[in-house]
Amino acid sequence: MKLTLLVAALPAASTALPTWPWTKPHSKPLKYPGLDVLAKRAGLLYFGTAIDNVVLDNKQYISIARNRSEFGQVTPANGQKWMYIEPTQGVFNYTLGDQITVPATRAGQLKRCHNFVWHNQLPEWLTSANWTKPALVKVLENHIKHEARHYYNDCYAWDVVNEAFDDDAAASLRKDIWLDTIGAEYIELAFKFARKYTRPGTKLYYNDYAIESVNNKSSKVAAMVKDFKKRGVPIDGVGLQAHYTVGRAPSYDAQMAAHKLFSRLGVETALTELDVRLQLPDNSTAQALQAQVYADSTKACLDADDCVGVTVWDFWDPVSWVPDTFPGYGNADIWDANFTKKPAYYAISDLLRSYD
Ligand code: 9MR
Repeated sequence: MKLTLLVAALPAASTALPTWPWTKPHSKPLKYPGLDVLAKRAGLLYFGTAIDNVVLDNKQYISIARNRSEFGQVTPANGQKWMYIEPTQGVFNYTLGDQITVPATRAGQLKRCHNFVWHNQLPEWLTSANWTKPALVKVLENHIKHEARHYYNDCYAWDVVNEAFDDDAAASLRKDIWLDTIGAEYIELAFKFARKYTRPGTKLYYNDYAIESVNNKSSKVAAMVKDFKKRGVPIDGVGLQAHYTVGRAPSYDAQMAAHKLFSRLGVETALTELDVRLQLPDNSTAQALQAQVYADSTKACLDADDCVGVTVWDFWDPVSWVPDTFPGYGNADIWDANFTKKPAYYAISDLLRSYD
């Protein structure tokens, strides 16, 4: 994949801030280069991680999370979601988001911002009211306006709409407050508002899971992207979340086909939430298979024409979202509970080195 320098794409008015989007190249050769150093050498824009607020007081965790050699990019796992940002209508609270983004900026890490619109983690004032369509459109615009302005200089990319397609066989649009009240138009409205209020050059993404191979859902997403491109609705990227299970993950070839499905429509792709869960208790065989899935997925991003980077959905097993959602599964990340790098870490590292 080729790295395109965003700065060049910015309009003249923005050249006063040449360092945006706040990442800098690694300067000196390191004895033990981390994943981001190796990813950049291999041609990616970044290797990153999600970070959640609940673990910010763990010094060992933070020393890895803020190590720019390992992670050149950070996504707030929760802090920028609607229920935290606008807990009361019209009252905005950026505390949790800032706890993740401000130190990332200081550490020279790129930020993917997550998310403007989702069916989940919405505040009760929003979900419990009976909105008319015009009233809810106003709520949507106002939320995007405030959050986009607050994080104006922060975000390499925004996940503008998250998980709008459902898991039924037809991959219909998900029935939620947005679809029920505004109709399918809410998606393009969100993208238009995002373009209106985010910094020019910010990459606007549609982000979803189970679209990492060519299937009904990814085909629906591709049809939407194609339609948006045709009608001039702003969209720049598709995020393949990549929440995998050992034994059921799409192959390298299947993932390559998914990247291609989107990139041929003129959008970039990224693995935005990569993790690979295991049935517990795990063992070395399962960990070796897990390592292979991490490596295959990273390789597909490296080989795809327009995949810009890989983000793991946290790097430390104890903070993974997996055990709560999939009882009996876990250990999905690349550092174990003792902060020891797992085979998955070394598989990614070795793969990236082989592209140097
Ligand atoms: O990691 C997040 C977890 O802490 C939250 O409890 C959960 C709520 O649904 O959301 C998790 O992050 C999700 C992300 O925002 C969107 N894609 C799926 C992720 C895992 O559920």
